[in-house]
Amino acid sequence: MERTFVMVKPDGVERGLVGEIIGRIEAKGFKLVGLKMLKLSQAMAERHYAEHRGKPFFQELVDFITSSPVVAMVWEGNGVIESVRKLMGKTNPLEAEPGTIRGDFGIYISKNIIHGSDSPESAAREIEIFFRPDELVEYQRSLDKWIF
Ligand code: 3AN
Repeated sequence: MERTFVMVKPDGVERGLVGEIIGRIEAKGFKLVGLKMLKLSQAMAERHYAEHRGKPFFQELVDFITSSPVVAMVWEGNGVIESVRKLMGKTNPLEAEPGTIRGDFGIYISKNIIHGSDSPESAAREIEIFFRPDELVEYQRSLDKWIF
């Protein structure tokens, strides 16, 4: 079953949007299989954002993501990667549609509340940075017959 890595960033945590974000992904029907709160180390942040190393906003991004705790999650379900990207909205919250998380709650591109993997390869890479295999839970939900 497809999995994706989702992170509520420090702005989302401090603004009290964790419940709202989890609620939206839960209500859509996806299954939460991993969850933790942590403060990222510099090394973890640089590893997570490796693809942006060298870009002008890289240092700002690393400073921001390590500034306060994040909530890291793994969500499971058919099509979860693309669907969570749609729920998040565009990277720049000013361009994100109303009804999306960034469209409803954000203004500034560097403080855009949530991260979600953009491909199966990134999902696998990011899940490995944040979770040990034994921290991901396998369980059955009786409600899945109404969702899938
Ligand atoms: P997304 O988070 O939508 O996948 P990415 O992976 O392109 O977007 O960018 C990762 C993060 O880097 C964004 N969430 C945003 O915080 C930051 N970022 C991306 N582009 C810019 C930019 N042009 N200026 C400032 N920050 C940026």
